[in-house]
Amino acid sequence: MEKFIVLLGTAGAGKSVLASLLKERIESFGASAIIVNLDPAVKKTPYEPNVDARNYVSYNEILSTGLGPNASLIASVDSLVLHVTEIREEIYSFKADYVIIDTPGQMEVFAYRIGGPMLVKAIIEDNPATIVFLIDALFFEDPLSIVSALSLASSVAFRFMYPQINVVSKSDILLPEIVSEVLERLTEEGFLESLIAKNAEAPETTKYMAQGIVRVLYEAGFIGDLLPVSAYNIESIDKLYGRIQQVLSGGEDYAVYR
Ligand SMILES: Nc1nc2c(ncn2[C@@H]2O[C@H](COP(=O)(O)OP(=O)(O)OP(=O)(O)O)[C@@H](O)[C@H]2O)c(=O)[nH]1
Ligand SMILES: [Mg+2]
Repeated sequence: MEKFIVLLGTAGAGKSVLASLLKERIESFGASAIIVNLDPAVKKTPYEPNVDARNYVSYNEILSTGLGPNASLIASVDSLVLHVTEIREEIYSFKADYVIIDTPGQMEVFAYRIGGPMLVKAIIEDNPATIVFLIDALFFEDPLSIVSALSLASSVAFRFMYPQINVVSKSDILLPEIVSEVLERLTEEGFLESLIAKNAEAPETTKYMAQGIVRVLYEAGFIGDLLPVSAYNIESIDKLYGRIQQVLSGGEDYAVYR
């Protein structure tokens, strides 16, 4: 039975590179994996897709009708839904242990609209699946940006209602003091709220709102130990694979966030 890993995250967060590395590592441990490219607009991927959205819809053709780039991507993903039976058949013909789904960075498609989640869910059906949501290390420049990223991560969770592993991608660009003084302390109750409180520029209402969001996400178990993942640290990819296996082995609590 196929197990699905859906990579989601903002543009440039490192999804495609991670897809490629995850496939390599999964295979090195003796399991089989394929990559599905669900980005109809991508020009070049760092892997050879086994199944490719570009074979089903033409983003350029849709773009040439006069729609803008974002609207064309949305329309392309919506058109993919019409081909879901063929896409599904192609995916399942590989009989792979793992199916890695790489997605476009335009988060609107997956966090706010119905087309993206509808397509992914129609592909996966009742098979075990987890989302890996990539929070770009760039968001760690200040606490309010971390809250923005977590809010986006929670929008994705509302849309999919799958188990979700939130990771910090491109973690090699994090300064060592951010790792020790921020990332590693996020599991402490009240820690992120205390960082927000220290922001001298933000209005009180903004801080109040951000702290409230953090509190709820913390209580819901959504802010766990965010796994740092880097393309330059193979051990971090293996750790992620370990966590994916844990989640997909269908432990007693399927609503895992960390
Ligand atoms: N420093 C660093 N750079 C990375 C890492 N992973 C990816 N990159 C770089 O970040 C850029 C974007 O990587 P992609 O994997 O294409 O990102 P993406 O999320 O697929 O981007 P979109 O498909 O455009 O949404 C590339 O230049 C990568 O080389 C990483 O772990 N660390
Ligand atoms: Mg990509």
